Amino acid sequence: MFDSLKGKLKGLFKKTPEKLEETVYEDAPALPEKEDVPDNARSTIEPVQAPEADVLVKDDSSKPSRRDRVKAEKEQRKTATAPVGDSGKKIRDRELDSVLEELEVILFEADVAFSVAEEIKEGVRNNLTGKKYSRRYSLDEIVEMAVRDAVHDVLKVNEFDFDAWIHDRPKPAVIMFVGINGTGKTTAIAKIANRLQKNEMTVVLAACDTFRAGAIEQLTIHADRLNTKIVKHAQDADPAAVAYDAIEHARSKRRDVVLIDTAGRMQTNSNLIEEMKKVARIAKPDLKVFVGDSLAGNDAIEQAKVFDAAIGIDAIILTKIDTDAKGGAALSIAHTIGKPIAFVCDGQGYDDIQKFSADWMLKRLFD
Ligand SMILES: Nc1nc2c(ncn2[C@@H]2O[C@H](COP(=O)(O)OP(=O)(O)OP(=O)(O)O)[C@@H](O)[C@H]2O)c(=O)[nH]1
Ligand SMILES: [Mg+2]
Repeated sequence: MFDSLKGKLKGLFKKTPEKLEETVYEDAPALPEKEDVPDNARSTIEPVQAPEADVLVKDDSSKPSRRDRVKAEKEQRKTATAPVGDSGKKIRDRELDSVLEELEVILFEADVAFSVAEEIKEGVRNNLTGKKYSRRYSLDEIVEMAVRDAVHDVLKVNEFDFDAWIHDRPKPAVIMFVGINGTGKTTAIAKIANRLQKNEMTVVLAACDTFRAGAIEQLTIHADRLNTKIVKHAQDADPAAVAYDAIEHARSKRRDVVLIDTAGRMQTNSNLIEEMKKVARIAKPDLKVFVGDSLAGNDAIEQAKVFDAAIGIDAIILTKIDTDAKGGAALSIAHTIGKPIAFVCDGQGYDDIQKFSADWMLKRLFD
């Protein structure tokens, strides 16, 4: 997963010592008197520690805002900078350009969207210029930390905790899945049904792909394997009517979640886009999920934009990342569309679905 991007970034970090050979090594300035310490230096002298993770989860009353958490994590990572009074390294701005240009090429080759590549590049520049780094760190480590932090900042803006969301929703929660043909919608629905059932929730599958031959049978096989209720009509029936019946069934039987499978449709097929809008109008889903194939790279982003314009998507699932060497869609789709990636799918088994987060992605790219 993401092997090509990961390998190229490693290569870049390895090369940085020769690229940054004009790096300045400064001796320690005299340590200022305590009362002379400027305000903006305090965080390096008394680094702010990130709150304990379990405190964040358990204690709602003192739960810091997302902005505070991001800030605290950022402060914690900044302890790599040299404390006042320590000697350290400063990277010259003009030298950085060759590193940043190479980083940009690597990101473009990985199908990272232009705007996101630019933001990462500028983030790295800001992270590196004007700062003095402790001699403890080698140049490649310093550049890696700066890239890691810039990627983190891009991803952290759009995070979505599906489990917290579904927990708080009035039941039945209705989730509709849309996307072009063959991206993995039906498989993702089966994975989510399995995941919800493991979390003690009851699920109804709505077989609203009445268009493709075999689609109803495909969902029925998943329903049988997972022992999940399925509501279906005949082939070519009105998908909006199937969704309506599934939701009515869930209401009357007090089921927790309705998962609506829809037919794959090209974003350019206006008839099918109109049909999808009708399903959304009738079902009034609580969550509309765009399912995109991560291998499609920038195309997946363009598709998501059209589906978003048609029905307003709330979240994204990226599939087939087990076969994606580049990682560009995972890095840029949420930031470009302004909607979070809820899950990524990494295989064909029912358990091959992972909750997406900035930290999950950073682990795969840098660890
Ligand atoms: N390797 C891999 N294959 C996947 C993944 N998700 C789905 N697939 C495969 O992709 C193919 C298409 O999956 P479906 O779930 O039928 O896709 P769909 O979007 O429902 O397709 P349509 O209903 O025809 O639009 C199947 O062979 C799946 O097994 C994944 O995360 N990794
Ligand atoms: Mg399908």
